[in-house]
Amino acid sequence: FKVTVVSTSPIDGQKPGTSGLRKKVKVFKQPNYLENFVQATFNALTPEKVKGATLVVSGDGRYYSKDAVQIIIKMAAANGVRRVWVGKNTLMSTPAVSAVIRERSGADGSKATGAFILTASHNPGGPTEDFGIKYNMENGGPAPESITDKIYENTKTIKEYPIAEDLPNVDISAVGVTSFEGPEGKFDVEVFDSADEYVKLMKSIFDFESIRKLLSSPKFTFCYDALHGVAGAYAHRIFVEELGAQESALLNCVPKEDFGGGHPDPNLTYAKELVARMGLGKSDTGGEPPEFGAAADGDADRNMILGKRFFVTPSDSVAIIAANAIEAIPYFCSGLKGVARSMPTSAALDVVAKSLNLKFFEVPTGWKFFGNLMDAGMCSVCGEESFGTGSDHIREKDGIWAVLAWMSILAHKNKDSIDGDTKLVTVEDIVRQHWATYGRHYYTRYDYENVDAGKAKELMEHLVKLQSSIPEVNKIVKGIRSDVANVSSADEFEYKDPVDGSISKHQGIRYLFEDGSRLVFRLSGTGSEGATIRLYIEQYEKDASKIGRESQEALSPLVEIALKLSKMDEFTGRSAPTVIT
Ligand code: VG1
Ligand code: CO
Repeated sequence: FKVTVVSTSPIDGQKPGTSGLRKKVKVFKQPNYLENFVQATFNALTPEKVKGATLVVSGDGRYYSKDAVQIIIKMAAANGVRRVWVGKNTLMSTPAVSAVIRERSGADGSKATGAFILTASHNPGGPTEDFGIKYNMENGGPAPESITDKIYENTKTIKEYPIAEDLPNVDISAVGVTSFEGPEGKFDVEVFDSADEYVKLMKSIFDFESIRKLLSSPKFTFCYDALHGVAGAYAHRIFVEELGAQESALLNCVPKEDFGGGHPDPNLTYAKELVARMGLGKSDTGGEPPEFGAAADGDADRNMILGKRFFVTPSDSVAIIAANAIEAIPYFCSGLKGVARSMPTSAALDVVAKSLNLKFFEVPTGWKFFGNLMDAGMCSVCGEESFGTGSDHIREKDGIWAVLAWMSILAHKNKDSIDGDTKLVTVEDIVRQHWATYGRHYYTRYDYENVDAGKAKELMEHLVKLQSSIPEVNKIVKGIRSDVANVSSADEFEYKDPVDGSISKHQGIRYLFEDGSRLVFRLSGTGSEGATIRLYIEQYEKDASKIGRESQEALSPLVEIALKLSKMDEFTGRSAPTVIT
């Protein structure tokens, strides 16, 4: 192939957000839009790192992925990349990409040094919906801010990019290697099935035999909803073939370019079918719900954990996994190096860390902040309130891992009861037992999606301004309700990475109450249009007689305060959030 240099000019708005660049497909389809971003990334990595490299390019299979893969292959070839590894039909979950970077060796011993992940995660897909791209580094984790900042700077000055225009499109539906000869030598594209790599890794972490035993028990029933995302490409292999689950346990496990028209976000609002099956929806499907249910998002890094008629908050989920990991999961049998959560995630994990005497870290929102801690051997298990849970087996959150972690805990707790006549220890039992031991963190998140960006900014500015006088804040708070604790402090969260010393400012507005309650306000960094305001509300209850309340009811005083303090209705014109989780 030949290399052509195409001249281009900067395009506005290519700043990577919490997890890469996400825009409507029609934006990505503009001339040079994808090309500029890809070249800005290559330039940020520097030519020395790019030349001769092995790159992974794949994603959740959403609409436009097939076109994007071919464009990136041609640009990689022209930039002197030696090899590109592509998942069959462009499919590779975000955790699988991370695993492939860390674990896979090519036939000649080559190792990948990074990846373009093509996903907009939990955002809908299709011609009128979202596409996205992000770069992951050699450790398998998302590029740190130092790199994403450089990428953005490069998008503002880009003038040209090289591309191998005459390189034929590679057939990505068939496994195999295609070799080309370019001006700088050989260039290979290898199409493979990443499920092999991923299954191998999962088997090295969990005791599949004990999970298999759990799944074979008539007492234990299970349902998994991939919401037509890429998790479906792994679910059959793992749950049915390896662990012996029934085919009928899998819902929406055929990956689709438009996720079947749905919103591939595993929460109580969007995972409707699963929610109904688990006996949690308004429309009862009839019949006895399964004992355990789970769902994934588009790129399979998120998870929702459900019991029969029971919802496990993601903040509780990571705390429960941490509390049980050493006993229930072979990978952790020699102990946990530490645990971490993102700032808006509830403090349930903090209580476990304290009681088990574990190192603990609170980082800004987004998985990229956990990577340094893990690389430095300071953190084994971490999680976010946004249905993200994972460990240092890779450098992304991992939806299927979380399901296997819960299955391991269930298998462990039911070791003796699975064959006998004793009752199954259920998901709900495990959570209630956890609350009884550690106390309960009532938690909810209100999302106001696609509000006017200017108004959202004003709301945030209003909240920051209020923080300058705590007595004034307390006057307002007490004027709204007298039955809540005093606000003890208020600030904008700032993080200093304990490993590299880098500082991230303005990571969310916090109001902290004397009784440990918290209100947090953030603007989302993953939307593709307008602004999304996230409001996180949390209250800790140690009193065992008060841990069984309905969470919206328990939190209603704090909700009222949050909405009035922020003047939510006034700024957004919304009387209710789009999504409550
Ligand atoms: C959201 C979540 C955050 C998560 C991020 C990426 O970000 O709040 O916790 O890490 O999505 O998840 P934001 O900026 O919109 O609040 V995913 O599944 O998109 O990779
Ligand atoms: Co995701």
